[in-house]
Amino acid sequence: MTAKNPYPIMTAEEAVLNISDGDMVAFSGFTSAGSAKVIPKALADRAREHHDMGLHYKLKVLTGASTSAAIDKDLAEADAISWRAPYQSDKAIRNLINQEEVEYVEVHLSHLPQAVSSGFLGKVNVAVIEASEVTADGRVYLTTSIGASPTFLRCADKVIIEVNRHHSPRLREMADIRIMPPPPRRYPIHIFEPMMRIGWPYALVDPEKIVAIVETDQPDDEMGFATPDDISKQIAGHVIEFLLGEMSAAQHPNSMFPLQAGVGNVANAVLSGLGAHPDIPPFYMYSEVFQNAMVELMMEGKLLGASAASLTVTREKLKAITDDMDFFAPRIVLRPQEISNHPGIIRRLGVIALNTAIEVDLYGNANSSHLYGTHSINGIGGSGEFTRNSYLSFLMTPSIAKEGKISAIVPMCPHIDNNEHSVQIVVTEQGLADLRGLGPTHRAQVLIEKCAHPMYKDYLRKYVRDSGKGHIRHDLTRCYELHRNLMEHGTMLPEA
Ligand code: 0RQ
Repeated sequence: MTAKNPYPIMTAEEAVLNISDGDMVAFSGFTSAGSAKVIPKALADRAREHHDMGLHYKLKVLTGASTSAAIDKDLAEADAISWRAPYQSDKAIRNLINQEEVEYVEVHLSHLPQAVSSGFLGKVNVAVIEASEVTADGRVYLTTSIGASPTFLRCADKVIIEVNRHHSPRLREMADIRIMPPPPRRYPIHIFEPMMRIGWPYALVDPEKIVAIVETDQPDDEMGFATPDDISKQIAGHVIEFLLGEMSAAQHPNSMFPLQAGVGNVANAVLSGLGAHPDIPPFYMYSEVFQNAMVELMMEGKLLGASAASLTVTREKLKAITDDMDFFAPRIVLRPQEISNHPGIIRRLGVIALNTAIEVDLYGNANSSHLYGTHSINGIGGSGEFTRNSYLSFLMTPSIAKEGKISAIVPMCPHIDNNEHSVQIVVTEQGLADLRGLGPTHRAQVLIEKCAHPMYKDYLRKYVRDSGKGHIRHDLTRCYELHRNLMEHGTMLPEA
């Protein structure tokens, strides 16, 4: 920001006086990358003050995806959230969601900006956006994520900008921001290769809407990445072997198609494994988060370039990136989530999607979001749009959880995020089931033999054998027997 800027600079405590009970507040950030830092904390204090005086103070909270602890932990613990969309991954708010204290609306992440600009979710009263600079004519340079911030800036009645001096101003070199016109006058999006740019390095805001600038100097939350465990490495091994087989069968001519990988242990292990394998050629990623394993792959020349909505990396890796922007800036494009996760582009580029489930049923329907069908873990996030529209869609999961008390291969999932029509390949540490071209009974056979843990195979084989004939074999009196056992006896196979 320059001295000529006309905006009122104030403290976070002063700025939050612009936010009233019942307001919908849209925060920047996609994961904790680029999330607002000081306003959420000041809001939590304001909510507590109101509550101490017996006054109501709760907000509707929008973000790009999951977000920082300042929002989904501190604000949630201050009992300041009544409604939340589109995704979360924090224990504090998850508990409130599962107690029905917070109304939680899961939205495919690429759908969110249009849902907001069309008013489907209601009026956005205030946007709180982290930026490295805002100019007098309303150009907003975002930091480590783009997410839905350009839309929030456009749609909100009032805007508070957190100008964060911690971030390198050169991050803007990665930003490629464009907001699509509304339907029915949408034009084709000119991204024909993962790294193509179609926009500008800044988002726009009407300067009249800026009610406060708050200056900060804080890093993003530290991200935790576990070292890949043996199970993740085995899953990664199956994926790599399969991709090599596809390439030698000339299904993927000359090079790998661009990859997408969900966040977490398994996805990180797959990326590291792909990077380390001498027979996997250098590749691009068209994904939603740029994560830790990708930094080294890029430095080694294995990852040629990546498109994402955020830089979701540890502080150490972020420093490695910003210390060498001449190398990284041309190789990373940060986009609005409407574009990073766009179904049409995923389809056009032939993305290979690698996501994680908690359980998969015998026919390939997958549950990634609700334990027992009732309790939210995180949400569908971006996994739906990538799984549905990719060239090859993998869903990965350990075959058992809780030392074998739970099987990840079950007769019927009590909640389904990605259905049998989208899921093509299921992978556990036991093996890989390629379901393409298989009818339901054949799918069940392959899933049991390749993916189920040995301790559950007999049960599952018997379930299929004893179920009545039909296009899809099920016994509606027993399809949730494993889940019922788990709830009643603490294990899916009490007799074992
Ligand atoms: O329990 O926490 O007590 O140890 O569930 O399981 O195996 O550690 O799972 O952390 O890899 O996450 C699907 C949740 C996997 C995640 C999911 C228990 C298990 C453990 C967690 P503990 P793991 P991971 C981009 C991508 C959807 C959204 C998405 C996810 C806990 O990948 O949220 O893809 N995906 N986003 O023991 C009961 C079962 C279980 C079970 C595991 N069948 N029943 N408990 N557990 N299986 C993100 C963005 O959008 C930005």
